[in-house]
Amino acid sequence: MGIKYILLLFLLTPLLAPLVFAESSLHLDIYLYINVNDTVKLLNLSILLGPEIPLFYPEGNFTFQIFSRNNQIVYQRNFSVDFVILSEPPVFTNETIIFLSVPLLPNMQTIRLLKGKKLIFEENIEKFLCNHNTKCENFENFYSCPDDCPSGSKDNVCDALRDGRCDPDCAEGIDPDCGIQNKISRLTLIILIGILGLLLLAVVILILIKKRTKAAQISDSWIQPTFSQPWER
Ligand SMILES: [Ca+2]
Ligand SMILES: [Ca+2]
Repeated sequence: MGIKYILLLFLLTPLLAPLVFAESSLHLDIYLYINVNDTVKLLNLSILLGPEIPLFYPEGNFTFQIFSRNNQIVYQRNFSVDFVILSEPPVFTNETIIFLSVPLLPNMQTIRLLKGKKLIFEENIEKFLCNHNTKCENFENFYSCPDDCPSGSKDNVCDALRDGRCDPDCAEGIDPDCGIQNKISRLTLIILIGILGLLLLAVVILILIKKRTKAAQISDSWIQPTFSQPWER
């Protein structure tokens, strides 16, 4: 799977989730940067609406695990990692991005990545998903942390709820509240254009009236002068 495809998923999934999934289940998306020297970084983590996204990675020597709070494995997946861009000719690289999508399970706490039997990455994800400090931050969003990221928050997730708040993360036409706002703003624009049009018309009429008045005055000044005839002197 190419890095471009992974990045496209990264960008589009949070925006399109309300369109694609009608059911209310949640899943966890994880993006890991992996270097050939076994350096691993957590790029993104997000709980989103809908079932997990099925992805095909062939079986291999990497193992991804999720542990619960009581240190039990609640999810495990083996896969291979290719440090190569599938172009013509193929380009070998030192790094890649892995996308994993798993069903949301209760008590998920720690993710681990093993290469063979060697643990190369471990992170407690609970603190990233919700730290209950009233700030919407890190990887928190409406689905993982509604207390810190209430509906309509700028959290890279379009919740599309009809709640009177236009979600800034929604594409046009997805959040019904944004639709209402758009209609209001369009109506305001039409009214403004109408007022401007009337003002312009008033200015034109005033100019025409002034011109006519001036013309009439000039015409009068040509008619009024009288000249005495020679026999009247
Ligand atoms: Ca927070
Ligand atoms: Ca949002």
